[in-house]
Amino acid sequence: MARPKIALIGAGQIGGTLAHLVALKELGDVVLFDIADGTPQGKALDIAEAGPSEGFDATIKGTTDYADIAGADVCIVTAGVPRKPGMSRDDLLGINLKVMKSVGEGIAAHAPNAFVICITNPLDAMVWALREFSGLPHNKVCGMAGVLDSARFRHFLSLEFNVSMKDVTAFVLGGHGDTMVPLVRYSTVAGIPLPDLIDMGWTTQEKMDAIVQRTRDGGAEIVGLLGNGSAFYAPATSAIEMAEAYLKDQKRVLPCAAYVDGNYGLDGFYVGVPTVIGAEGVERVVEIKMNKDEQDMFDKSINAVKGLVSACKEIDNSLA
Ligand code: A3D
Repeated sequence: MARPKIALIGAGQIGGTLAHLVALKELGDVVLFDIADGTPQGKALDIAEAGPSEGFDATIKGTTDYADIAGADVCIVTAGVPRKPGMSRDDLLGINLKVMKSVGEGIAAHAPNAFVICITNPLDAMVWALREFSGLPHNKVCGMAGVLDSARFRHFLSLEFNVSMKDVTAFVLGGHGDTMVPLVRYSTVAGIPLPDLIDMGWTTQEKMDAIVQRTRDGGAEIVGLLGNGSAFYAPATSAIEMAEAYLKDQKRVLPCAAYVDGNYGLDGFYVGVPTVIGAEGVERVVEIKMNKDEQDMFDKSINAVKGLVSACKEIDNSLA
């Protein structure tokens, strides 16, 4: 059986890391696409030259021609610009919307059967626009954010409790922005919910509140430290987890930006919700029960996402 073909649209910091991870994990052959001629070709050759030492079997091709993504099984989209210190994700909207138009048209023309994972910010609005521009089925287009935000939450919790990250599960819902909703009640250490761990004296409410805030600010913390560009190792790893779930039909339960079509009483846009990812793409949206506080935070986050989608429609009349 032929190897799966994985197209990476955008060969910047995340795109290059994605290509390296796909090769190391032998998930398939890679086509690395970018408009900056030389960058995708250079990175592809560099990664291919790691093959003899790593011992992976994969072809890595760099290109500026959309025709090379033909027939891709998975497309991961990072094309666009990242944040600079002091910028919010939303400041990227106008410029990245134009990029989504060209990427959506490229995917529609050459890889209409692909499972598409968008990473470009502002995530919830860009994945919605990418779906609109590409015309692909909603279940085949989703956004990566929840896996990363949850991973950040899990990392901070494992540090607080001094336990393995493997035993920490965590949940983050809503839009990928300052209003994201880390759900303390649904986050656990080996099945023990965080509120119980507070009762058991493992931590305090104040410390939990601080960790929730650090999770919300997780992207900005790295933007501030780097001074030039945004996080890329963990974002790439998170998207690979989603791609692998699709390619291997794992039916993983992963939070991602999915199209809501009546779920949570919402419809017509993308927002971070728990999903099941398998061979059909986003196979299910999992609807959890929220208490009043959680629902209030979720509603606030939904309003922020709706505002961004409206802004997209104002900028590009074809989306209205
Ligand atoms: P960067 O290293 O700048 O790479 C972006 C690449 O996109 C560059 O190589 C550009 O040449 C290329 N590009 C620009 N326009 C086009 C186009 N029209 N077609 C094809 N390629 C194009 O950025 P990065 O890799 O660090 O980040 C990529 C995106 O991911 C940014 O929008 C970030 O804000 C976003 N991001 C999202 C998360 C989430 O959790 C959702 C996390 C981190 C970064």
